Amino acid sequence: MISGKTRAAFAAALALFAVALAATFASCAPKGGKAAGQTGRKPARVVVFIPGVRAGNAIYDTMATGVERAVAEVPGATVKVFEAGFNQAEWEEKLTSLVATGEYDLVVTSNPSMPELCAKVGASYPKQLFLALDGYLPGKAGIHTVLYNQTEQGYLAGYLAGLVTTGSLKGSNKALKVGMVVGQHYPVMDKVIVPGFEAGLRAVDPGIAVDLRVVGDWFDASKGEALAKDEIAAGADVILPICGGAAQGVYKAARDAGAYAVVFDDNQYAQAPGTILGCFVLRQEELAYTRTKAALDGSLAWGSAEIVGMKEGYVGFLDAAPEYLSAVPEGLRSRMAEVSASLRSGKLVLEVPVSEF
Ligand code: RBF
Repeated sequence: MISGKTRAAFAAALALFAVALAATFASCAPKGGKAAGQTGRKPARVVVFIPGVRAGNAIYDTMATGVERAVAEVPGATVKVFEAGFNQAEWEEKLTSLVATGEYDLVVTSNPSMPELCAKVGASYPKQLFLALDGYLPGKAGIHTVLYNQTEQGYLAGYLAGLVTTGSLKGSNKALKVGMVVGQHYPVMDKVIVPGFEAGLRAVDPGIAVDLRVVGDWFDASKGEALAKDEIAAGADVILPICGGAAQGVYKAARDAGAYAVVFDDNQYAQAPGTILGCFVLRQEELAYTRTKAALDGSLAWGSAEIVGMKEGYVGFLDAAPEYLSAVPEGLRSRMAEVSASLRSGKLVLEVPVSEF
């Protein structure tokens, strides 16, 4: 006969075995091309770590909004938003201090430099969970990252810029030149976004050149304006700003000169109607919402990294906006619709070269 004690011990061992088995399956199961990860952790106290400031930076503002929405739907869950500011040299110390309080189960953050920083800080705090959007780092326990397919986003922006610079819109000149004004160089910019943009341009005309200038921060609108003016003086008639708040200066320079802008990340048409011809967006609020919700209900696969693009609905082109319909002629719009459809259907496949960064 098995005694009550033995039975209890046996049941406990069986339960442990079941948990171990479930964990093994969770960590081995390939999920639609995602790297393996470990589910089952259920954080409740969330902090949003903004590496910069929320205002004027759609990519951070929408992240915070998405996390806030998710937390509001889960009884008992809490959220605090922490702005780390623009001094990147201070981010590690600020993240460490935040984690060291032990007050947060989960840190949610965003930008391609953050996964490494989370791994560094996480090494000293192995129980800490991190969700880093707009970044990619597989195989780190406690860290889940999701990268956008910005080859696709860049390609679409480049295709529209290419159609405009080679076309006959009022503000387009004869030079086959477009501009970029970026906050800083970083691997995703140099290996994904710029090559994607160039590939889109060259699909229209291989002779189009890109004049790329660097602000050196993510907020200086007067520097953004000065750089855009220089590019326009050098022959650029369409500019893609990827420089946070400094983009306001780029829009101003383009509007004053009768040139154009194509835009990344968010719906910015209202900032400069007629000047901003196309917005190529990331569904960052939705991604922050769905992944935070998954984290809170215990289904996020920690230790795994994903890439999401047009097919998954996280990279998009706002081609139904009235500003787009009125500023871009039908002939150009139908060519854009063809390219968008090929990306969405998988006829045109543009990958992210993750092995290069
Ligand atoms: N994008 C912003 O809009 N605002 C920022 O303050 C900002 N800071 C960044 C800091 C670093 C270190 C890196 C690598 C990227 C930053 N980005 C910022 C760019 C952002 O992650 C993304 O690549 C672009 O918004 C294009 O989608």
